[in-house]
Amino acid sequence: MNAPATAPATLRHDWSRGEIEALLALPFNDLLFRAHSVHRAYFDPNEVQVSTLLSIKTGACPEDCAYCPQSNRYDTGLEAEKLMEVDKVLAQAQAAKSSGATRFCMGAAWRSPKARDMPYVVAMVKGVRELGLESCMTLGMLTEAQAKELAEAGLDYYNHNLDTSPEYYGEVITTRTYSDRLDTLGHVREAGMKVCSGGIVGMGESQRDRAGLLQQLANLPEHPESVPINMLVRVEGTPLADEADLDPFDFIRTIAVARILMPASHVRLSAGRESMNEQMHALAYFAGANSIFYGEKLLTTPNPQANADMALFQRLGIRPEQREVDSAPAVPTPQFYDAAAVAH
Ligand code: SAM
Ligand code: DTB
Ligand code: SF4
Repeated sequence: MNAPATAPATLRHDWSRGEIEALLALPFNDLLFRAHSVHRAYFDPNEVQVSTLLSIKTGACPEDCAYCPQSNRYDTGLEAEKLMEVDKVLAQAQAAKSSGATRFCMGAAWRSPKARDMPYVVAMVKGVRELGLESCMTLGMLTEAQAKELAEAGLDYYNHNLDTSPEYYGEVITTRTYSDRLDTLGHVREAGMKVCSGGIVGMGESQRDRAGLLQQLANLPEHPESVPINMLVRVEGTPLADEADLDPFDFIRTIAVARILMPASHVRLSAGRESMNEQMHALAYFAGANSIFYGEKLLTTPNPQANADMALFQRLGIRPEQREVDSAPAVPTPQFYDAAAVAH
């Protein structure tokens, strides 16, 4: 992907909440037109980046995030698993590469990594990079030293979400603060890694809260390179299991405004895709989403079948984005469309 020469050189970091609320409140067609125009100025609108996600340590997390099936405070029937062996993680990364993913994301249900875990996660990062895949991890809060260690191992991206607005945050999580999260993002940036940070919508927050989340992300000193917008996956046993449906158009509005505020960032259509139909996916791509998690499972909850994504890409004329990493040539794509042919 090359940004066209017409893309404005400066990105804004001074958005007011009122400006963002006004964007969210635009007539739908005006908002989509604006977001799509920005999208075209910065990206090839027919390319979507594809990441694969693996839970390397599942469940038994001490935090109380009200949306999360992996918290040990809620009975969600999830079976906890300890940290996966490095070889098993790398076998999964190889499989992800073979099915066309260009980035491999590893998630652990930790508050933060322990010193004894670090050698294993470092070995995973190195192994994934040797396969020629971009690497991403989400392991909870990081100290400055841990962020440095991961960066030195070659970790490309670190995912750490702000989740919601500063005001609504306390309704969802009490075991770590908003500023803890901002500190971790600072350590990741300082260590030289790319930042992946976004949030969740559909948790009962207001439009003003969604504006507040986007304001926090857009006004960081540098925009996160990757901005996952998750639609709450309601999991039985969590406090948010019975949350009301979010108006799907408000979800699309959130994507569109993320695209306008952070024009050069990849906006990821993240959790919740299983409950979205093809038309909703197409609308999200038009509004500026240009990244997805691909594969049947997110961390613990279902994701659309890979074949269904490939088939939709083909019907919409979307290509998976290719990207070279230092250690290996670009990953070829044909597997994508072969599998799509099977799906049709
Ligand atoms: N434990 C680490 C942490 O919280 O930073 C990393 C893993 S955690 C599962 C990663 C992100 O997944 C959370 O920040 C949240 O945004 C998202 N997430 C978790 N459960 C979700 C759900 N039920 N629906 C939507 N997003 C969810
Ligand atoms: C992100 O923003 N979404 C992904 C990823 N980062 C790690 C996780 C979604 C998890 C959904 C619930 C689950 O599968 O456990
Ligand atoms: Fe733990 Fe992360 Fe789930 Fe919160 S979101 S309970 S920190 S795994």
